[in-house]
Amino acid sequence: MNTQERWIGESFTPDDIWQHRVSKVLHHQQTPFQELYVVESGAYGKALVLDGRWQTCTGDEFLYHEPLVHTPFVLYGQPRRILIAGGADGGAAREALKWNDVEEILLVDIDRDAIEACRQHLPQIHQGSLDDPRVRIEAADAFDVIANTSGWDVIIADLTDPIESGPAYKLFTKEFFTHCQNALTPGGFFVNQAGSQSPPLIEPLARTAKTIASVFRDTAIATVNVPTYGSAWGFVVASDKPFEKRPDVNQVDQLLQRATSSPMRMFDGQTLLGILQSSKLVRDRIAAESLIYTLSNPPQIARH
Ligand code: SPD
Repeated sequence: MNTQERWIGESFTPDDIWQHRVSKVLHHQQTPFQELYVVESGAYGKALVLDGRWQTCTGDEFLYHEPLVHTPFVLYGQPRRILIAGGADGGAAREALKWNDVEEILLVDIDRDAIEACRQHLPQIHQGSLDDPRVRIEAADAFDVIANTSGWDVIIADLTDPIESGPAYKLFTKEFFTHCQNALTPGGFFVNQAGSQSPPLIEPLARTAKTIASVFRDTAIATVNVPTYGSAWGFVVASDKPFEKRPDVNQVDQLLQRATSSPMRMFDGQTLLGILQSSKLVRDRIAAESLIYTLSNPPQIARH
Protein backbone atom coordinates (compact mmCIF):
# COMPACT_ATOMS: atom_id res chain seq x y z
CA MET A 1 0.00 0.00 0.00
CA ASN A 2 1.20 3.52 -0.81
CA THR A 3 2.11 4.98 2.57
CA GLN A 4 1.65 8.53 1.18
CA GLU A 5 -2.10 8.00 0.72
CA ARG A 6 -4.35 9.92 3.08
CA TRP A 7 -7.64 8.59 4.37
CA ILE A 8 -10.42 9.99 6.51
CA GLY A 9 -11.80 7.33 8.80
CA GLU A 10 -15.06 7.82 10.66
CA SER A 11 -15.46 5.54 13.60
CA PHE A 12 -19.11 4.52 13.93
CA THR A 13 -18.50 2.26 16.95
CA PRO A 14 -15.26 1.42 18.79
CA ASP A 15 -15.06 -1.60 16.44
CA ASP A 16 -15.98 -0.11 13.04
CA ILE A 17 -14.36 2.49 10.83
CA TRP A 18 -15.74 3.81 7.53
CA GLN A 19 -12.93 5.18 5.40
CA HIS A 20 -12.63 7.43 2.37
CA ARG A 21 -9.46 8.18 0.47
CA VAL A 22 -8.58 11.86 0.38
CA SER A 23 -6.76 13.09 -2.70
CA LYS A 24 -6.55 16.70 -1.52
CA VAL A 25 -7.29 18.75 1.58
CA LEU A 26 -8.93 21.93 0.32
CA HIS A 27 -9.45 23.56 3.71
CA HIS A 28 -8.66 22.73 7.32
CA GLN A 29 -9.52 24.89 10.30
CA GLN A 30 -10.31 24.67 13.96
CA THR A 31 -13.27 27.02 14.22
CA PRO A 32 -14.56 28.27 17.59
CA PHE A 33 -17.06 25.40 17.47
CA GLN A 34 -15.59 22.42 15.63
CA GLU A 35 -12.75 21.02 13.56
CA LEU A 36 -13.53 21.52 9.89
CA TYR A 37 -12.16 19.84 6.79
CA VAL A 38 -13.20 20.27 3.18
CA VAL A 39 -11.58 17.50 1.19
CA GLU A 40 -11.48 16.11 -2.29
CA SER A 41 -12.30 12.41 -2.03
CA GLY A 42 -12.45 9.71 -4.66
CA ALA A 43 -15.77 8.12 -5.53
CA TYR A 44 -17.94 10.64 -3.69
CA GLY A 45 -16.36 13.94 -4.72
CA LYS A 46 -15.80 16.95 -2.47
CA ALA A 47 -16.83 16.57 1.16
CA LEU A 48 -17.37 18.54 4.36
CA VAL A 49 -16.14 16.78 7.50
CA LEU A 50 -16.86 18.29 10.94
CA ASP A 51 -15.35 16.94 14.15
CA GLY A 52 -14.31 13.79 12.29
CA ARG A 53 -17.82 13.12 10.97
CA TRP A 54 -18.63 13.08 7.28
CA GLN A 55 -21.42 15.66 6.81
CA THR A 56 -22.10 15.94 3.16
CA CYS A 57 -20.43 15.41 -0.19
CA THR A 58 -21.08 16.27 -3.78
CA GLY A 59 -21.49 12.59 -4.73
CA ASP A 60 -24.55 11.73 -2.65
CA GLU A 61 -25.81 14.87 -0.87
CA PHE A 62 -28.97 14.97 -2.98
CA LEU A 63 -30.06 11.68 -1.39
CA TYR A 64 -30.14 13.61 1.91
CA HIS A 65 -31.11 17.18 1.05
CA GLU A 66 -33.98 16.40 -1.35
CA PRO A 67 -36.01 14.24 1.07
CA LEU A 68 -35.06 16.40 4.09
CA VAL A 69 -36.65 19.43 2.47
CA HIS A 70 -39.34 18.15 0.14
CA THR A 71 -40.95 15.75 2.63
CA PRO A 72 -42.18 18.48 5.01
CA PHE A 73 -42.84 20.85 2.09
CA VAL A 74 -45.17 18.38 0.35
CA LEU A 75 -46.91 17.52 3.62
CA TYR A 76 -47.44 21.23 4.35
CA GLY A 77 -48.54 22.15 0.82
CA GLN A 78 -46.92 25.32 -0.42
CA PRO A 79 -44.83 26.86 2.37
CA ARG A 80 -43.63 30.45 2.16
CA ARG A 81 -41.46 31.09 5.22
CA ILE A 82 -38.73 28.57 6.03
CA LEU A 83 -36.25 28.42 8.87
CA ILE A 84 -33.18 26.19 8.58
CA ALA A 85 -31.21 25.42 11.75
CA GLY A 86 -27.68 24.45 10.70
CA GLY A 87 -27.40 23.86 6.98
CA ALA A 88 -24.11 25.75 6.52
CA ASP A 89 -23.41 23.98 3.22
CA GLY A 90 -26.50 25.53 1.61
CA GLY A 91 -27.85 22.22 0.27
CA ALA A 92 -31.13 22.46 2.18
CA ALA A 93 -31.57 26.11 1.17
CA ARG A 94 -30.93 25.15 -2.46
CA GLU A 95 -33.72 22.58 -2.35
CA ALA A 96 -36.11 24.96 -0.58
CA LEU A 97 -35.54 27.56 -3.30
CA LYS A 98 -36.93 25.13 -5.88
CA TRP A 99 -40.41 25.96 -4.51
CA ASN A 100 -41.97 28.93 -6.32
CA ASP A 101 -43.91 30.23 -3.30
CA VAL A 102 -40.94 30.40 -0.95
CA GLU A 103 -40.53 34.05 0.03
CA GLU A 104 -38.04 33.90 2.86
CA ILE A 105 -35.49 31.45 4.20
CA LEU A 106 -33.70 32.19 7.46
CA LEU A 107 -30.60 30.03 7.80
CA VAL A 108 -29.24 29.98 11.35
CA ASP A 109 -25.92 28.23 11.76
CA ILE A 110 -23.72 28.77 14.79
CA ASP A 111 -20.48 28.54 12.83
CA ARG A 112 -19.72 31.49 10.53
CA ASP A 113 -16.45 29.85 9.48
CA ALA A 114 -18.28 26.75 8.32
CA ILE A 115 -20.65 28.86 6.21
CA GLU A 116 -17.73 30.70 4.61
CA ALA A 117 -15.76 27.51 3.94
CA CYS A 118 -18.79 25.94 2.26
CA ARG A 119 -19.50 29.11 0.29
CA GLN A 120 -15.95 29.08 -1.02
CA HIS A 121 -15.27 25.38 -1.54
CA LEU A 122 -18.62 23.69 -2.10
CA PRO A 123 -20.42 25.67 -4.84
CA GLN A 124 -21.58 22.35 -6.29
CA ILE A 125 -23.71 21.93 -3.17
CA HIS A 126 -25.05 25.42 -2.43
CA GLN A 127 -25.37 26.38 -6.12
CA GLY A 128 -25.69 30.02 -5.15
CA SER A 129 -28.34 29.49 -2.47
CA LEU A 130 -26.20 31.12 0.24
CA ASP A 131 -26.27 34.36 -1.76
CA ASP A 132 -29.86 34.23 -2.98
CA PRO A 133 -31.85 37.37 -2.05
CA ARG A 134 -34.57 35.24 -0.42
CA VAL A 135 -32.01 33.70 1.97
CA ARG A 136 -31.00 35.52 5.15
CA ILE A 137 -28.09 34.05 7.08
CA GLU A 138 -27.53 34.49 10.80
CA ALA A 139 -24.42 33.09 12.43
CA ALA A 140 -26.02 32.39 15.80
CA ASP A 141 -27.22 29.67 18.12
CA ALA A 142 -30.45 28.32 16.60
CA PHE A 143 -31.71 27.48 20.09
CA ASP A 144 -31.84 31.17 21.05
CA VAL A 145 -33.04 32.42 17.67
CA ILE A 146 -35.93 29.97 17.44
CA ALA A 147 -36.96 30.66 21.05
CA ASN A 148 -37.55 34.28 20.02
CA THR A 149 -39.20 34.02 16.62
CA SER A 150 -42.48 32.86 15.09
CA GLY A 151 -44.43 32.56 11.86
CA TRP A 152 -42.46 29.82 10.09
CA ASP A 153 -44.30 27.31 7.89
CA VAL A 154 -41.47 24.76 7.96
CA ILE A 155 -38.49 24.44 10.29
CA ILE A 156 -35.67 22.18 9.08
CA ALA A 157 -33.02 21.05 11.58
CA ASP A 158 -30.09 20.17 9.31
CA LEU A 159 -27.58 19.56 12.06
CA THR A 160 -24.44 17.69 12.90
CA ASP A 161 -24.88 14.63 15.08
CA PRO A 162 -25.33 15.33 18.81
CA ILE A 163 -21.81 14.34 19.81
CA GLU A 164 -20.51 15.13 23.27
CA SER A 165 -19.37 18.75 23.62
CA GLY A 166 -20.30 19.33 19.95
CA PRO A 167 -22.34 22.35 18.84
CA ALA A 168 -25.64 20.52 18.14
CA TYR A 169 -26.68 18.42 21.13
CA LYS A 170 -28.92 21.12 22.69
CA LEU A 171 -30.93 21.07 19.47
CA PHE A 172 -32.05 17.48 20.11
CA THR A 173 -33.88 18.26 23.37
CA LYS A 174 -37.53 18.65 24.35
CA GLU A 175 -36.92 22.32 25.12
CA PHE A 176 -35.67 23.00 21.59
CA PHE A 177 -38.49 21.06 19.96
CA THR A 178 -41.00 23.02 22.05
CA HIS A 179 -39.47 26.29 20.82
CA CYS A 180 -39.81 24.98 17.25
CA GLN A 181 -43.45 24.05 17.83
CA ASN A 182 -44.16 27.56 19.13
CA ALA A 183 -42.32 29.16 16.21
CA LEU A 184 -44.42 27.38 13.56
CA THR A 185 -47.60 28.66 11.92
CA PRO A 186 -50.73 26.54 12.57
CA GLY A 187 -50.26 23.30 10.61
CA GLY A 188 -46.54 24.00 10.22
CA PHE A 189 -44.01 21.19 9.89
CA PHE A 190 -40.76 20.40 11.63
CA VAL A 191 -38.13 17.94 10.37
CA ASN A 192 -34.75 16.93 11.71
CA GLN A 193 -31.98 14.54 10.86
CA ALA A 194 -32.22 12.09 13.73
CA GLY A 195 -29.55 9.50 13.11
CA SER A 196 -28.59 6.02 12.06
CA GLN A 197 -30.91 3.03 11.84
CA SER A 198 -28.05 0.56 12.26
CA PRO A 199 -28.86 -1.79 15.19
CA PRO A 200 -25.85 -0.78 17.34
CA LEU A 201 -26.42 2.93 16.66
CA ILE A 202 -30.18 3.33 16.66
CA GLU A 203 -30.64 4.57 20.24
CA PRO A 204 -30.27 8.32 19.51
CA LEU A 205 -32.82 8.03 16.68
CA ALA A 206 -35.31 6.23 18.93
CA ARG A 207 -34.83 8.77 21.73
CA THR A 208 -35.00 11.75 19.39
CA ALA A 209 -38.19 10.40 17.82
CA LYS A 210 -39.71 9.79 21.25
CA THR A 211 -38.75 13.28 22.41
CA ILE A 212 -40.28 14.93 19.34
CA ALA A 213 -43.42 12.80 19.74
CA SER A 214 -43.71 14.10 23.32
CA VAL A 215 -44.07 17.62 21.88
CA PHE A 216 -45.90 17.39 18.56
CA ARG A 217 -49.32 15.84 17.95
CA ASP A 218 -48.23 13.71 14.96
CA THR A 219 -44.86 12.33 13.83
CA ALA A 220 -43.39 9.98 11.26
CA ILE A 221 -39.98 8.62 10.38
CA ALA A 222 -38.62 9.11 6.88
CA THR A 223 -35.89 6.62 5.98
CA VAL A 224 -33.16 7.60 3.56
CA ASN A 225 -30.06 5.90 2.27
CA VAL A 226 -27.03 8.14 2.04
CA PRO A 227 -24.12 5.81 1.24
CA THR A 228 -21.45 7.92 2.93
CA TYR A 229 -23.36 7.81 6.25
CA GLY A 230 -22.76 4.05 6.30
CA SER A 231 -26.29 2.91 7.16
CA ALA A 232 -29.95 3.76 6.63
CA TRP A 233 -30.69 7.18 8.13
CA GLY A 234 -33.80 8.53 9.83
CA PHE A 235 -35.51 11.90 9.70
CA VAL A 236 -38.30 12.72 12.14
CA VAL A 237 -41.15 14.68 10.53
CA ALA A 238 -43.56 16.34 12.94
CA SER A 239 -46.61 18.60 13.01
CA ASP A 240 -49.55 19.48 15.21
CA LYS A 241 -51.70 18.82 12.14
CA PRO A 242 -52.30 15.06 11.67
CA PHE A 243 -50.82 14.08 8.32
CA GLU A 244 -50.98 11.30 5.74
CA LYS A 245 -48.26 8.61 5.99
CA ARG A 246 -49.38 6.99 2.72
CA PRO A 247 -49.72 9.99 0.43
CA ASP A 248 -51.25 9.61 -2.99
CA VAL A 249 -48.37 9.36 -5.47
CA ASN A 250 -50.14 11.16 -8.30
CA GLN A 251 -51.28 14.03 -6.09
CA VAL A 252 -47.73 14.52 -4.85
CA ASP A 253 -46.36 14.50 -8.38
CA GLN A 254 -48.98 17.04 -9.45
CA LEU A 255 -48.11 19.30 -6.52
CA LEU A 256 -44.40 19.09 -7.34
CA GLN A 257 -45.08 19.89 -10.97
CA ARG A 258 -47.27 22.87 -10.06
CA ALA A 259 -45.24 24.30 -7.19
CA THR A 260 -41.57 23.72 -8.05
CA SER A 261 -39.42 25.01 -10.85
CA SER A 262 -36.28 22.86 -10.88
CA PRO A 263 -35.90 19.10 -11.33
CA MET A 264 -35.14 16.66 -8.54
CA ARG A 265 -32.92 13.62 -8.82
CA MET A 266 -34.39 11.24 -6.24
CA PHE A 267 -37.62 12.74 -4.90
CA ASP A 268 -41.12 12.33 -6.30
CA GLY A 269 -44.45 10.96 -5.14
CA GLN A 270 -43.34 7.34 -5.25
CA THR A 271 -40.17 8.14 -3.31
CA LEU A 272 -42.15 9.97 -0.63
CA LEU A 273 -44.56 7.07 -0.25
CA GLY A 274 -41.60 4.70 0.09
CA ILE A 275 -39.51 6.66 2.57
CA LEU A 276 -42.45 7.17 4.95
CA GLN A 277 -42.77 3.38 5.49
CA SER A 278 -40.27 2.63 8.23
CA SER A 279 -39.14 -0.87 9.12
CA LYS A 280 -40.52 -2.96 11.97
CA LEU A 281 -37.14 -2.61 13.69
CA VAL A 282 -37.45 1.16 13.78
CA ARG A 283 -41.11 1.15 14.83
CA ASP A 284 -40.52 -1.40 17.58
CA ARG A 285 -37.41 0.36 18.84
CA ILE A 286 -39.19 3.72 19.09
CA ALA A 287 -42.23 2.13 20.76
CA ALA A 288 -39.95 0.54 23.37
CA GLU A 289 -38.01 3.75 24.08
CA SER A 290 -38.90 5.73 27.18
CA LEU A 291 -36.10 8.29 27.53
CA ILE A 292 -36.84 11.88 26.59
CA TYR A 293 -33.88 14.16 25.87
CA THR A 294 -33.94 17.39 27.90
CA LEU A 295 -31.41 20.13 28.55
CA SER A 296 -30.62 18.44 31.84
CA ASN A 297 -30.32 15.06 30.11
CA PRO A 298 -29.25 15.73 26.52
CA PRO A 299 -27.87 13.30 23.95
CA GLN A 300 -24.11 13.00 24.12
CA ILE A 301 -22.93 10.56 21.46
CA ALA A 302 -19.39 9.46 22.28
CA ARG A 303 -16.52 10.65 20.09
CA HIS A 304 -14.71 7.41 19.24
N1 SPD B 1 -23.41 11.48 10.53
C1 SPD B 1 -23.70 12.45 9.55
C2 SPD B 1 -24.92 13.22 9.77
C3 SPD B 1 -24.84 14.45 9.01
C4 SPD B 1 -25.94 15.35 9.20
N2 SPD B 1 -25.69 16.66 8.74
C5 SPD B 1 -25.59 16.81 7.37
C6 SPD B 1 -25.55 18.22 6.94
C7 SPD B 1 -25.85 18.33 5.51
N3 SPD B 1 -26.37 19.57 5.14
